[in-house]
Amino acid sequence: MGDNLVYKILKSHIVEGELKALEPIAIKIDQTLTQDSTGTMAYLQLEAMGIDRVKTKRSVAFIDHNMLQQGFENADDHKFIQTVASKYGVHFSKPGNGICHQVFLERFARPTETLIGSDSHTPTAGGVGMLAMGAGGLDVALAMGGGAYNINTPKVVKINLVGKLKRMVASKDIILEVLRRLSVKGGVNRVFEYAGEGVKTLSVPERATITNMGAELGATTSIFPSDERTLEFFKAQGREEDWVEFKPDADAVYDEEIEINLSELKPLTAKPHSPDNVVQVKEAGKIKVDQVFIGSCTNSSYEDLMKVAKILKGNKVNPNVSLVIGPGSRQVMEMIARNGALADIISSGARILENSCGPCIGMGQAPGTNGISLRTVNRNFYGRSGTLTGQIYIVSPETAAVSAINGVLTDPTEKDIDLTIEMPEKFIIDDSMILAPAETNAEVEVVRGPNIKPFPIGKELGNEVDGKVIIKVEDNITTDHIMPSNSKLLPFRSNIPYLSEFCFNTVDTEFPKRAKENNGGFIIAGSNYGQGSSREHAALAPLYLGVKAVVAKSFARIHKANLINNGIIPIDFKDEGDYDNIDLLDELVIEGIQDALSTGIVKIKNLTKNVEFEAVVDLTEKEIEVIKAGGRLNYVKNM
Ligand code: MIC
Ligand code: SF4
Repeated sequence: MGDNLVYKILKSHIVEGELKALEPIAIKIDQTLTQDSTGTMAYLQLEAMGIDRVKTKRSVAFIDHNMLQQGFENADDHKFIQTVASKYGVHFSKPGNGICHQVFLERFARPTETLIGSDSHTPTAGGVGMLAMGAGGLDVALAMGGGAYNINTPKVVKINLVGKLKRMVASKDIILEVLRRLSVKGGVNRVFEYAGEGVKTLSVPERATITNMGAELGATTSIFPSDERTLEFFKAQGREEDWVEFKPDADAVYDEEIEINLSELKPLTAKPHSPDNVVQVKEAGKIKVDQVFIGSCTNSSYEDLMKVAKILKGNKVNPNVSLVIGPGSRQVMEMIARNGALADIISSGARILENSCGPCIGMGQAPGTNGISLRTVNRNFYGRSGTLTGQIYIVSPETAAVSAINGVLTDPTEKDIDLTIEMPEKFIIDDSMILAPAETNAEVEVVRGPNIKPFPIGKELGNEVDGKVIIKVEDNITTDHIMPSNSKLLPFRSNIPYLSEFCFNTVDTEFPKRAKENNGGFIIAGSNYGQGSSREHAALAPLYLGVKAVVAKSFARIHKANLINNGIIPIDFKDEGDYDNIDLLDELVIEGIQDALSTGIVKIKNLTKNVEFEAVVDLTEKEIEVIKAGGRLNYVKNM
């Protein structure tokens, strides 16, 4: 029996464990990436580990999220990251060079290698056959220090693509279709491997849109083979030597299989407030639109913006619509500036943003009250745009551009434009905004602004965990709910005491106060708790507020790892019915937890209700030790 792409990479990188679906393994990491909003914390953690230089083949620090610089905070954090990166041997991509995933794809991604990044959309690089995963900042810091990365051996799902997309139907519609079928929980413990004759009809940027948004399935990652189309991309990037052919064995086996007929796909949209709330654009109807944003790491490639320029050329943006466009990288911006496409975009009346995440993470362009905004982004979680009443619809660039002209949500197949974009023979290659690190760490002094505060570290676990239920939340709570991000909060990613005042703000503004009054306690949650962003702050802020354990129906992968890394115990309900019997401020206690952890079962006493129930702690032996030590940094130090 032959190997699929995922097993090929896992086999060549495994350092611990056995390759058996769902069994824990540790793998060697070739490359890492960080971005600024999670990076400050990752580099503080790297410093705390006391190593000299990073041990990866290559590590890159990007500045792309915190770009508004309304005060000194972001600028200070950028300086900190620039100097700390240089000191430890990390490349530094300057603000303005572009969104981490787009630039990484253009300049660094390599088939058959492994990558982890402190950002949940790191799987973008799977578009060229890399095994690329999102992780918490501490896991990335550990990988930079030469440590292996722990995952559960994923189930590998083959997505067999047949047929060819019709005109004006986009690769965005493929991933929206996968989300429609499988939901935001459908990818947990899975890697989606794309195969079939339809693969060769998709360019690298189109593939990267799919692997990028595979994150919304809760998947470990997604991956495409590396073929002639991939070579075309590498040649155009002047990186032919980084390319290798990478295909699954002819008799490769998969755990599950799905087929998507590209020829039958229609333009789709994910309605507010979840990326799996997918319907056909036609079905959603001609909703009046206030704002359109084309950009984000999902859809801001050269090809995306060339298509948009073709649609906009000779047209004007509807008088009632604000169209904003954020190119994914300086390469993209320079290419479209030099070939005239940018002029077509500007002439249509679009507003041009710098090459960064921008509105995708609420850094500006928040819609107005009840504003309807069509976005080519990957997430439309409640509150993420910066306007709580905002209604965000996720769409393809084609749907976005056509709708911006019409002023209403429009199925782009109503227009029949040939949007074939040839891969340029050569992209403009200028890596002058990627700074190489200093030769030795002694040469560099790390610059630390006053906004950088020490981060909280967990305490050793005693034999009893007790406290009140300080919040009870529903299914699919995102890390955007737990630790919101917007232009007001992002500058404080290196200031957990300040940030914690806004913990759970979009759900319950009283949470920080209640947590402090009760000396912390328990979080009770539904299924898929902590989906979305990899931000470790969604564990660090609760830790700072005294949260000891989260009891949930199920957890999202990255957030569960972040809780463990910070010494907060993730506990699963054994009987989901027990969720209904717990109320806010109930007093809970778990006795004898030291021994119970290794049995996989804990008994939770609800003193208020005078009942006891069993719950599951699904932790590896190493994770148990980490929890007992009060987090991974303590664990590493003890060793
Ligand atoms: C996101 O898209 O949610 C972010 C902002 O890029 C996050 C990282 C963060 O919260 O800083 C992510 O995807 O991990
Ligand atoms: Fe940036 Fe948005 Fe991509 Fe996150 S999803 S990396 S905020 S562009």
